[in-house]
Amino acid sequence: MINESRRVFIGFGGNMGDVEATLMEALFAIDEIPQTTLRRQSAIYRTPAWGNTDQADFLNGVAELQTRLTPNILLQKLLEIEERFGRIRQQDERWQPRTLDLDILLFGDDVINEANLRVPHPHMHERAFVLVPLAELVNDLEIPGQGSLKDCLAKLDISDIKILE
Ligand code: A4P
Ligand code: MG
Repeated sequence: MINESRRVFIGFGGNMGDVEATLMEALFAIDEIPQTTLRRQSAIYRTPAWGNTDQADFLNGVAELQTRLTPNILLQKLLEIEERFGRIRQQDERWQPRTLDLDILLFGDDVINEANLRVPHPHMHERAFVLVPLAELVNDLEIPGQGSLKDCLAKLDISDIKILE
């Protein structure tokens, strides 16, 4: 059986090494994933670290994909790309500096609550570094469980999310 094609949004970012080059190469790699096409990408933004704030600024953006893969297979492919670009995970620490982080933000209208995959991404609605680039790609959309993108964005301070010149 052939799966139907789904619209997916990926958040990408990093704050170690030559981040801009890494992000560009990662987008090429995403476009090479089988049964998956990179449709559009936002500008890249410089953003202060969220969560663990005692680290370098991030560069962040959002990409729109079309895929026939299942959410779990797509996640696997994204984790492989993170690894290829030198992401080293520490077992016990969250929100550490990283060369590349790829998160599935939205997978069509799906709501997924599995141990290794939660969609919509559980923090996306409260992160200006996700919603500002996402709003560049879509006029508005519903974030399942959180309301409209526009309403979520209106609650956030976006003053320190700066487009990269
Ligand atoms: N996982 C579950 N749901 C998802 C999903 N929707 N997309 C699982 C991708 N992965 C998902 O991720 C741990 C596991 O999450 C994965 O193996 C996957 O099975 P990780 O990337 O190793 O852990 P992490 O990223 O350190 O933790 P966490 O909680 O996922 O952090 P986030 O949400 O990725 O946030 N500040 C700025 N300005 N810009 C950033 O990009 N990023 C983070 C990390 C924190 N602060 C930031 C930024
Ligand atoms: Mg992550």
